[in-house]
Amino acid sequence: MALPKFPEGFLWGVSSSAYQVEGAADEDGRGPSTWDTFAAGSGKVLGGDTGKTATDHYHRYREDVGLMRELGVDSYRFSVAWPRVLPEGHGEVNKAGLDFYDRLVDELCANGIAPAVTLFHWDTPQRIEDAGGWLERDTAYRFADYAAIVGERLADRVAMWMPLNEPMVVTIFGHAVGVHAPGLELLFEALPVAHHQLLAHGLATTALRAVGASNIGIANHHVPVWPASDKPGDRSAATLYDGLVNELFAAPILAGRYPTGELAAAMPGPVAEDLKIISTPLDWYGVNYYMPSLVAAPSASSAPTMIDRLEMPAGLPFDFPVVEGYPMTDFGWPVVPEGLHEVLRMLVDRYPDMPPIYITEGGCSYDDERHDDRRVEYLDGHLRALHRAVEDDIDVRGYFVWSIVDNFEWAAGYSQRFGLVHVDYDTLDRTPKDSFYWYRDMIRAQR
Ligand code: GBH
Repeated sequence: MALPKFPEGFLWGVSSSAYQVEGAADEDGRGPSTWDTFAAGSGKVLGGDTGKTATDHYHRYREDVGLMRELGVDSYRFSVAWPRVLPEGHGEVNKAGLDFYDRLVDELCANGIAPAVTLFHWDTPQRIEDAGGWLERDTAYRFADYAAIVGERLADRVAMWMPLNEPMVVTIFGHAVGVHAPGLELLFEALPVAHHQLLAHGLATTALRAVGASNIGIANHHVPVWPASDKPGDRSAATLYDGLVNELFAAPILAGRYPTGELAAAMPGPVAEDLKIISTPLDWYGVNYYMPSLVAAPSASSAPTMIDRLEMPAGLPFDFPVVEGYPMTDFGWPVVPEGLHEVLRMLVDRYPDMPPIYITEGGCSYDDERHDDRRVEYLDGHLRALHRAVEDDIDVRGYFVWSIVDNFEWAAGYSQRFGLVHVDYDTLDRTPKDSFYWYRDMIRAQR
């Protein structure tokens, strides 16, 4: 059955990020990022994979834009690599790096595809990390300077801007539990990383506007949090987790406050003044939705807590039982389309000043090379759930599929494939999957 019609002008897109697709890690003056360091040296990326070559989007971007044109998408969301533009993280601009994004943006515009730019998708310049990284307040100011440099060059052609992608993942995965770069295990001592990213978001938003960029939002990770039972221990663990994933970043940005006094007290610097900068009104708000989380009190057993098949350090105040009763992707993630509706409902109920929403990521990992019916089913189900949100008067304006091509899936290396287009990692050949043609036909039918 064909999908119901979305409102006129609804935006159809695809997403990617620099470290996951570009490759060319040592070319044209790019500086190292924390992900180069982490992938090469931590032993924490499956198969020892790195983003050194990735999908070679840096050289094959014309081919990839050609695929997007065939797909008929309105927009391509990609990220600019901070260390490609500023190899030291600040100071001297690497002209060749900035030129690459200029060419990519031109190529997109020439093909009628609106560029949507993320400025930080987790690839912190290693030099910035060496100086303390996101634990240092100064990083927020460096980031704003970088935002202004990119904005100045591209603002005349970029349709949508996102300073940050999923600051929660950088805070928790990168700095609290250490399964992502830079690999720190600070547990709750990681909270300053949240505040400095939020400040970076606010400062960059202002800096972008100052150089003429407009239509600024964020791509934030949201999760329906389901308590594992009605027991008070499970309920309070779920409330704590919900505060961290769904509110820690949304409340400062959308309502100018930290969700709890305890969290506010854990933050460094002049927090009240910073919150004014952080809550600079946005033009839109981006939601990345993949799945719900079932949350329980920490288990009494000695088995380690696992997330995404990764072992968490001991001492976390919650546990994540498997969500049962739904199909699973090949990553082991439950397929719960209704969760998309649930998360949007939650957000608009909690934040009355919510600007228009875009789904900046949604997608699934399946290993099928060509005939990925399960991805088609995933997308069909999620778009139906999204349409129900539209019918409920939630102001959603677009959907970006994660991802255009298979790519480097962080700690899972190349083992998980999220693409509408298959990548052969030996030859780097691209082959559209059935879901690619399904998405193309769906977009045509919507017009
Ligand atoms: C996105 O992150 C990223 O933006 C993108 O780069 C990535 O390739 C894509 O998704 C696919 O993974 O802590 O309860 O959320 C998604 C964030 C964080 C989702 C870890 C799964 C595990 C369970 N991911 N999360 S929970």
